Amino acid sequence: MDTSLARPSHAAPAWHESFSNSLIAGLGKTPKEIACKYFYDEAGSHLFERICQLPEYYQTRTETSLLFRHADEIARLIGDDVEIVEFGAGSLRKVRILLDAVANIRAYTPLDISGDYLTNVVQVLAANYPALFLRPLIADFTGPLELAPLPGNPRRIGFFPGSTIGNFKPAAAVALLGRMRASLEGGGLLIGVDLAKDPARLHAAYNDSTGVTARFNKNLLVRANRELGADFDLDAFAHYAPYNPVEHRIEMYLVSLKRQRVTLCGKHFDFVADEPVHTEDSHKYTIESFREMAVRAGFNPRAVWTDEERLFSVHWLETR
Ligand code: AVJ
Repeated sequence: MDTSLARPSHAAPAWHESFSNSLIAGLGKTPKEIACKYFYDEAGSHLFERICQLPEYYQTRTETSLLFRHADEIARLIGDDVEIVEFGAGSLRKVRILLDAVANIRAYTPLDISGDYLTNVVQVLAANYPALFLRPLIADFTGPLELAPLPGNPRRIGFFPGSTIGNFKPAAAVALLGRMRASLEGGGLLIGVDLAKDPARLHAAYNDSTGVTARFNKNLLVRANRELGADFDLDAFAHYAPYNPVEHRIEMYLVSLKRQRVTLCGKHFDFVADEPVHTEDSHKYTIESFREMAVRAGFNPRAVWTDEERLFSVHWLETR
């Protein structure tokens, strides 16, 4: 095996906004905020894997079983002789369902923001699929999405599972979908979207009994302490993740439990007691509201699959 194929390269490093700049800007705002893409350093990616296995977090297992159950139909819609581009690839587990079902995959291009994590998971995938052409890219899909064309220009299929689209406010989600559509150049997008449901069920999914989601949230502070020499006191912040039924989203915060001052990169940030730092939104849609959003982004929504309880949905969107 030529392992050089499996070593990720940086895509367009010019757009890369560093954690320190983003954190300093976000903590200077009112209300304070930290961008959710910074959850995913290596430790955060592992914590997210543990979230996916929680009994309360129905998303991953529901989406995986939908992909399995409809793999043949999905493969027919995707066609053969394609490049699969995965946005925010994570553990690379779900794509295996496509790799096993779709004929003649010319290339698999996983994009992920966590370089160390991507390097590790790509090595495992390369060992299991020795004939697959892999071109991993360490990239932030919220930046430019120009991908070098492959020889023979295979049809490009986007894969965006996990309801990551929910992290974006609706207007930003339409803009992101539009940029993905442009980068797919005539192919299609297979996308997973979490559905609105009983708020108690949503609340439980983001407030698990074992506190893994709280650790995932606080990993932002752990990371700032380690990478930027910040002095966040982890016990002086609380994980708070309510469902906002008006905006149809889980809102995640770290709440300062007391009046305190934090220093990072030589700058001071003051917190009053009970002051929130916004760390994530996770929007929930109906099948219809998501399809309308896809239309606004220029897609033609085709097939959609959901489970008996209507917990989660997988959509096939065509670019023409
Ligand atoms: C990876 C963005 C889909 O919003 O459910 C899980 C991240 N945050 N628990 C989600 C997350 C808290 C997750 N996404």
